[in-house]
Amino acid sequence: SFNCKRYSLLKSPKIIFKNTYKTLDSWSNIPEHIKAKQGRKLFLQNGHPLCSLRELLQRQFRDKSINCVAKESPVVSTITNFDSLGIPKTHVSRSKSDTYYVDKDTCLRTHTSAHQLEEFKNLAESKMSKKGFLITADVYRRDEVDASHYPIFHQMEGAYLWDRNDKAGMLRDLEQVKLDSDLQKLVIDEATLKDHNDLQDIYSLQETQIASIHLKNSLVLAIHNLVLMTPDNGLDKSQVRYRWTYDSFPFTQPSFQLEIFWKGAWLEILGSGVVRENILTQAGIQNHVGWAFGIGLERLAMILYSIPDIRLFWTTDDRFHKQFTPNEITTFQPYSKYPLCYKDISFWIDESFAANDFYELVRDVCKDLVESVDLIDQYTTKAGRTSLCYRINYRSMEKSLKNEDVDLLQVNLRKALASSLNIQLR
Ligand code: FA5
Ligand code: MG
Repeated sequence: SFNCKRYSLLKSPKIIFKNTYKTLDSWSNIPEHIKAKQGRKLFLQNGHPLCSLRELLQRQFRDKSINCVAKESPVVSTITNFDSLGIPKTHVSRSKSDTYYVDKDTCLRTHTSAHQLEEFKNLAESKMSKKGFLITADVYRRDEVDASHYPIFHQMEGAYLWDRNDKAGMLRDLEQVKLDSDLQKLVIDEATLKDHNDLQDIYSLQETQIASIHLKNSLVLAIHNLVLMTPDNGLDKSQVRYRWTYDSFPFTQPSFQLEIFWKGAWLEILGSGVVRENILTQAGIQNHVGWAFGIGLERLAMILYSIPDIRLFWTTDDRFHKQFTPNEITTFQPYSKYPLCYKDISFWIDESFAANDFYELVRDVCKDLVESVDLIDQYTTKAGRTSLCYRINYRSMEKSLKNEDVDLLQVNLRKALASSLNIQLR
């Protein structure tokens, strides 16, 4: 029972993204700073590090008989983004403070998993002529403000399946992705399924083990091959370590997360797991078992190219772009580090306050001039009123900010805050 308006929206997604300048209903929440970036398609721009990384990762999976696809329009139905993956109606990721909505039933995809079902269906229609896929796309999330989070980022989604009758094929594939002992030493696996009871009933423990180890080894091998391509003056290769921990997604079980040790800390790179069998049967694939993952391309590119701040991917400054050669990994040479200037802002909140709404406003008013936003103080009075104090760290990637520029941004931010969020400035 589609009504006409919805149907035409879904038929011409590019057009609606442009038309989101008007509010369609009370769910519409796509801000100017997101609209301003539509059509940039960084992952398809030859020579851009994200485009090169897409190509280099695809080459790593080349001998695996998979389809490589790029998805352009980010506008999808909430059915595609959430329901098709079994994401519960009440899941936080569906809230207006986490997701950009065109209208109640239409959003900007929050992950490439939105296209899993569609690509599994394509495999089924091709009578399983391929064993899996890699999907690359831009994805959108309301999120915090710091060097490794950006409201538009890129993911690559991979999946790989076996016919459950082909045990020999599974074992052969597993043999192909064995890690040598030097690489094995760099991997900490805290999710080996020993004593783990979050498994799917339908699959045997052996099938689950083979799929899980094949998943983990394929990813570590692919990523480590790229690490080995980095120049010696860039990344300290002896410092690179991998850690697998358990994760949880409604569309995989068991689920795993991969982190890489970088600049003295563990940085989350991807989420993954054994595909839930009901996703496969929904797509018309019977009696198969396999894995899927979704990797954050910016996070990996930051490590490989030594790019210190996620905002740099969006810069139009030639000093950034001229440093890169298509499909090569080189070390980014910072052209300059401009001075940091911070300003604090304090306000009273009520229960309706969502931190992401505040971050969104900062991005809208200050664009890419804010490097990070930190909550530096929080207290609640005896009467139960809560006050927050945030530090806004201003730093341009392109030039030295003048004091008066920062003052003006802060004034504008205060004004916008007072008029659009339900808070009281202090
Ligand atoms: C997902 O998005 C799942 N769809 C991944 C998946 C696919 C699981 C298939 C199972 C099967 P998650 O929310 O953890 O998972 O995001 C995946 C990766 O995207 C993160 O590990 C991180 O590298 C990257 N990422 C997430 N949020 C941001 C952000 N705001 N900025 C930059 N990168 C981000
Ligand atoms: Mg995660």
